[in-house]
Amino acid sequence: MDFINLSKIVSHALRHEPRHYGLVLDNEGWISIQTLIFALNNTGLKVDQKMLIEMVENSEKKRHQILENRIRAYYGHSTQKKIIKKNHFPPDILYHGTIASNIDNIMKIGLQPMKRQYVHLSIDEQTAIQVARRRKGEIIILKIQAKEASKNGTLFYPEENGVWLSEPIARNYIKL
Ligand code: HQG
Repeated sequence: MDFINLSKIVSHALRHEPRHYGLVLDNEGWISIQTLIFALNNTGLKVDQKMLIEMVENSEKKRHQILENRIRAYYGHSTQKKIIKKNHFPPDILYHGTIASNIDNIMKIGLQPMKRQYVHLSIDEQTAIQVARRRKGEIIILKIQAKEASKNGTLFYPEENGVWLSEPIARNYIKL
């Protein structure tokens, strides 16, 4: 199995359906590496610790973190139980890359987490463009007045890989 496929399976387990693999994540989304490997092996995948570490270290996009004997997904969770994040004051502006067909609704009801637990924001426009490029359609980069939103009570959560997560962003803090 190549690293791309392994990364997708690990993301599926750590972001979306840990139970499908018999896994229970802790409150911050961590699981022991040995437990994850055991669970993946049980599904017929031949994965060992060396492969897992290489996959995480070689991934261009930092999706997973390994710390000592544990692993977690940095972001992207959709599990029912919300992963606990530490909030922090954001920079003045954060960015969100999306496509034109979403704009009317975003400007009506604000940015929503949709299927995930948190809204995902980028520190710069270039990163937001990469996020939007996953989708088909005209790319639109939204400027989020993060500091203003934060002053008025919206919580923002920086991740160690540079992604910012947040609670829903009301439309008055979103600039086209
Ligand atoms: C849109 C990937 C209509 C939102 C990426 C986005 C990122 C609305 C989509 C990470 C809306 C949700 C997250 C509203 C938000 N009306 N559309 N009110 N509010 N949306 O995938 O930010 O490769 O859940 O604009 O690169 O695109 O998987 O979020 O288009 O880092 O590691 O609803 O996931 O990383 O889509 O992407 P997503 P996202 P990975």
